[in-house]
Amino acid sequence: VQELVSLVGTLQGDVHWCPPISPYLENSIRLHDNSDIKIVPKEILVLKFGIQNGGMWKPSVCQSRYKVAVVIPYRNRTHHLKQFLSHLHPFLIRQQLDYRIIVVEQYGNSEFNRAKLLNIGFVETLKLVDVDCFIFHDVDLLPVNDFNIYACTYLPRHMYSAVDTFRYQLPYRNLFGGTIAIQRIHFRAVNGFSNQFYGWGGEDDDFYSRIERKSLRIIRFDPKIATYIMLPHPKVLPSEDRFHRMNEGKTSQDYDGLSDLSYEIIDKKLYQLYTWFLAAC
Ligand code: NGS
Repeated sequence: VQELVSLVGTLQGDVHWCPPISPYLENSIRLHDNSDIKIVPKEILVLKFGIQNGGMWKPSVCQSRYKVAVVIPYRNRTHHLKQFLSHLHPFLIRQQLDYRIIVVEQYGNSEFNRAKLLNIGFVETLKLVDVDCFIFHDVDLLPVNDFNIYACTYLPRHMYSAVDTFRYQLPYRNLFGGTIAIQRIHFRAVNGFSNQFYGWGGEDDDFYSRIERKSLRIIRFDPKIATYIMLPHPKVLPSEDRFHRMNEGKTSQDYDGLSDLSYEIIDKKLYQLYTWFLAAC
């Protein structure tokens, strides 16, 4: 019996969980506008924080309560990516998360398909790591408040409530773009994103309607916490057929998404600060 008791002890472990609120969160806001974003050389980030190859980190002093994958759809934004990684790694580390950053780059010159890249990121990430919480994140958005915890709430969460370029007001209530956190089960339940949105706009609105159709709701944190700054970029022309796609999407959600996802991984690497997939889609 004593052996059993000690076995149970080992199995349950004397897991030393990290506190629910990390003691390393800082109250002071360091980012006021995009001129505050300095690029930190990757060697320094790796050395200072002990980031593992592939852009992985977890606290060594305690067991993190939150395990997340941060997935970034990407093409041709080298400077933004460097700024993003310089800011996000220390930010996630201060939150004591167990995390991995995954960049999914679109191969070739066809129109950018943000939503499909995120579907690919979801599927490829799960081949590497067992994770229940996904954060789908544009590379040009940076969270400014340490208390905006990068973990999944029960309901899907739109991560920003206030962005500097929107004058800290949301343009519309059902906006579900830019940066969201969603549980793996919910992402599967809505069949992921549509694969049909090439070019700018509408894929996030379509995704919102998928959430609604499954009777889920979205939540946001208080704007004082869920504040972001957006890195400057040239204006992109919206795709002309996005409204048509959104209309079609109303009836195709069950068979357009994770269920019919087809792509080819042209290359992949574990870079020091992120896991990289180059995908033809
Ligand atoms: C809407 C777009 C969304 C986009 C949102 C915010 O109009 O895809 O603006 O864009 N919907 C359509 O075009 C149908 S933002 O101001 O962040 O560039 O996410």
